[in-house]
Amino acid sequence: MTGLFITLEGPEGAGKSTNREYLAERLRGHGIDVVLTREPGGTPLAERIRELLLAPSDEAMDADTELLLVFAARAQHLAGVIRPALARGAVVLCDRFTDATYAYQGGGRGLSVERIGALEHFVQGDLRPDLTLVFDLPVEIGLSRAAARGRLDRFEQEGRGFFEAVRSTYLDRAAAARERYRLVDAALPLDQVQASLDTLLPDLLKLLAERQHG
Ligand code: T5A
Repeated sequence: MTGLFITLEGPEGAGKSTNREYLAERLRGHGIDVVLTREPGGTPLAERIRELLLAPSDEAMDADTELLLVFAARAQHLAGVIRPALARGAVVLCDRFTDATYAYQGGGRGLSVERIGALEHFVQGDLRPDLTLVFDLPVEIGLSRAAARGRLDRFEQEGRGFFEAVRSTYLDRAAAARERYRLVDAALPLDQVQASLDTLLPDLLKLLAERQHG
């Protein structure tokens, strides 16, 4: 794999999609092949699984069903988009990945780290993101940004305790492996968030050059 795998994580409304576009534009300005994608989703089949996961329904979804659907979509996404892009040397900017599974199905739903870890190993083998940006902000700010968009999806209908657990799982994971994670203060005005992303660019360009030229 000669590319770079960068994931953007954080609770609802943290600015992942907005800043994924911003980072892509900055990297493309340096002539870099950038693939923008998201989870759950990223391929037509995985997007159909996303619809199942996000649509509110009268039938409560069992937490194990949710976990398996997330990893089914991920297997398809890895095979169809992520692995081919990394193999040709692209930078993959992915809006959410397996850290979201630890945060939502682990922290939020209470599934064990062991169970999630077993599926992570089964679906991904050794593949892990090179860098994970965690956009952190107080739960109420994120939910109000998400609510401003209109109808709430199945996850956004959860209560505050669920999102506090999601947030603290992200923070714990970032604190436990500082070499892979960068915390971004997503409560700041957008121009300040993007200025903090600019400071990461030189290291990213260096890492990519090392990958590609040995
Ligand atoms: N899920 C996902 C799991 O449970 N397990 C998994 O393994 C995976 C992969 C996906 C759902 O699936 C769950 C988690 C999620 O609930 P999603 O749509 O991908 O859902 O995720 P959301 O977080 O809901 O996406 P959002 O679009 O709400 O959040 P973003 O992308 O973080 O935020 P963005 O960029 O769209 O911004 C939201 C609004 O805030 C403004 C933007 O302009 C926009 O209006 N904004 C700011 N405003 C002020 N200051 C700033 N700094 C701002 N940054 C952005």
